[in-house]
Amino acid sequence: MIVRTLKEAQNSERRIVSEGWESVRLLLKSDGMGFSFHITTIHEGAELELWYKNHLESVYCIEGEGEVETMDDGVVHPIAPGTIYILDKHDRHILRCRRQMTMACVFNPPLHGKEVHDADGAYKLEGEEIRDD
Ligand code: 9YT
Repeated sequence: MIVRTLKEAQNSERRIVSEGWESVRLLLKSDGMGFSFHITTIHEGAELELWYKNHLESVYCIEGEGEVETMDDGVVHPIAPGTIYILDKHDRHILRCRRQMTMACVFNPPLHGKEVHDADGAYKLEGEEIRDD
């Protein structure tokens, strides 16, 4: 069994800070579980255009307020505590934060740990072929 705390992970290399968000990656590929698990903070006013071409992601809102728009159809879904959105189709989307949000995020395949978004809003796969559709 592996046991970690958010507090200890926040003070380690597991905390990744980027523009408009930061993420504490509590569980990574190296743990061998087949998915990664992160506690992500989205800062108030952030607008993130994302497209996880290489990953599936589920995002559960613990606190805060915002919305997610699927770019293919322009549908906007409000995000509040208790809401999960599940990017089962590698959906291109825009995440907007009205009040600082805390999210629990799961990625499959798991992240290695240092990923930040590329120009498309994707994370690359290390050592694997990159989808480009
Ligand atoms: C919700 C989302 O995708 N935010 C970007 C950060 C990501 N959750 C991560 O790397 O932990």
